[in-house]
Amino acid sequence: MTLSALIFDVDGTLAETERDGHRVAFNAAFRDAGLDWHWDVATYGELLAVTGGKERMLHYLERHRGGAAALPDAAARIASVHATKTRHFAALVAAGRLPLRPGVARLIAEARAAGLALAIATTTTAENVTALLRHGLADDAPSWFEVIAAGDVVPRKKPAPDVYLYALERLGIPPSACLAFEDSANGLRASLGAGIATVVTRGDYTRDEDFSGATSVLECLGDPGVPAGHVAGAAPRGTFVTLDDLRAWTRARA
Ligand code: XBP
Ligand code: MG
Repeated sequence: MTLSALIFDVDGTLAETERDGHRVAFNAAFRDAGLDWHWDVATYGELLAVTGGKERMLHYLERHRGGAAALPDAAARIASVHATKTRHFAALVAAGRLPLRPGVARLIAEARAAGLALAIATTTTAENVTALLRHGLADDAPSWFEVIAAGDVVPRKKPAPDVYLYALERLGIPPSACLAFEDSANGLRASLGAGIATVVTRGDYTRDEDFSGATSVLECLGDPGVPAGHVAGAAPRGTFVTLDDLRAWTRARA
């Protein structure tokens, strides 16, 4: 099958956004809201098992802060804190604190030059995606993506396949002609659940997770002078992943 589309996860895949981005933004939003909540690096790593920032806050409230009774009007308060958090996250992106991971910009450029379709399938908000793409690639970069499937666009977040099924439906391309890029076991389960072969670039928080079923597991996509770091599955022919590698891995799957 000919590779026709690349579908990118965002957090941990496009950029290492969790520890020094979302976590810092959450803590700033908690302070702004007068909440005595604080997520240190280890706690946040545990909370990442729950995808979705609003869902993560509700989980934390229920498991660690005495439940909804401890926060009157919890759903509305969580939505408000999350909106503040998203503003703090956008500020961190604008300050250049969350650069794209190696190989992301290069492979996106190669795919565009070759006429492949590009899509995003993420649990985070569309605002965060736009901020990362504009700061990391170009001001018009969001328009490079035929589909940006983000956040609450689907009722069930990863590891449910919904966000990838949503992206596939709008791309109008069969899963066998697509390749997904993920960083976490939750994300991999989502993309595989939608029938999409997946390349995993593991990250700070996800390096020890189970990536069974991935086409390739790497430390990153790599760039000239920045080795990809092969972990499991298919390996790039050179020291970093190229579009030709992705095409070969897609053919091999057919
Ligand atoms: C990872 C997530 C997101 C982020 C926080 O998304 O689970 O919820 O942790 O972003 P991805 P929000 O699918 O890109 O790996 O607070 O906007 O949800
Ligand atoms: Mg991710």
